[in-house]
Amino acid sequence: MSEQIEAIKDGVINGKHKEIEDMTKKAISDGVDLNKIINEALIAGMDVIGEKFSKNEIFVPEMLVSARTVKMALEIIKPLLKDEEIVDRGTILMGTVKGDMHDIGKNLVIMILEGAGFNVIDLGVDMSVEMFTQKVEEIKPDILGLSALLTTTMTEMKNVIETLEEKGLRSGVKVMVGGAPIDEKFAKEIGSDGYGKDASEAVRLARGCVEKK
Ligand code: B1M
Repeated sequence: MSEQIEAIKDGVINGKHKEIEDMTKKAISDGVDLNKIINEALIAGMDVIGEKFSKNEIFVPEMLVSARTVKMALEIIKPLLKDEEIVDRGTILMGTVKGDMHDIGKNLVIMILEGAGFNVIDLGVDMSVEMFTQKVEEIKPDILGLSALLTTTMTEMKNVIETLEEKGLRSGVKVMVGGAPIDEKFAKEIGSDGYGKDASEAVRLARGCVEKK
């Protein structure tokens, strides 16, 4: 089974998008744990890609192919994470902040939140402050989830929270933040209600946010 994890991880690193669906299906039918596939193969593979990119060993086109490969594997896993028996735990509006196109982490967090019974509305990437606040006003979600992967875009989260306050919307919605450059300290400084390091922490956080409302 660990060979299958290694093979999928290698598939991500080398952008084997033609083979990834079959490899993922085979691993699942052989009983490999879904969390292992996500964490030890797909996320671990993207971490290697990130390191290679930092060292100029690969460039944006290779990162894109690997990203596409991960997305294809996640599409296979997605339906298996849904538990039809779970009741609606609340509505979450989720998006990646302005200037940021990274969505694999956000999409993964959405999948796990949906699997845990939340109704998640995905606003997509590169979302402006105005769009976030407009949608909060319109949809009145329990939680607004903000994702950022770039140190240059994480500051947008503060702008969203400040604008929610200015518009009198902040008290009606919990705001949770996440993404690789975010940490607990930053999350507190910008006045969010919490930080999720990964998808399972995001679920714990979301449950806590809804209970406190
Ligand atoms: Co980009 N990129 N990228 N990239 N990219 C990073 C983030 C980088 C760290 C790579 C590096 O240099 N090592 C670096 C950022 C450096 C920095 O800011 N300090 C970087 C850069 C520089 C760039 C460009 C500027 C490159 C360029 O053009 N020269 C450019 C920017 C484009 C833009 O957004 N404006 C760019 C472009 C891209 C691609 C488009 C090619 C592609 C994204 C494809 C896509 O998402 N559709 C890409 C990729 C794939 C990466 C890396 C390699 C992988 C990201 C990823 O998908 N990780 C990344 C390096 C890395 O992170 N190791 C990198 C897997 C994913 C599951 O993890 O997104 O962290 P993550 O999500 C996690 C947690 O963070 C958390 O849960 C998830 C699951 O555990 N989480 C939340 C995320 N959101 C959450 C929200 C929550 C709670 C938890 O609540 C709301």
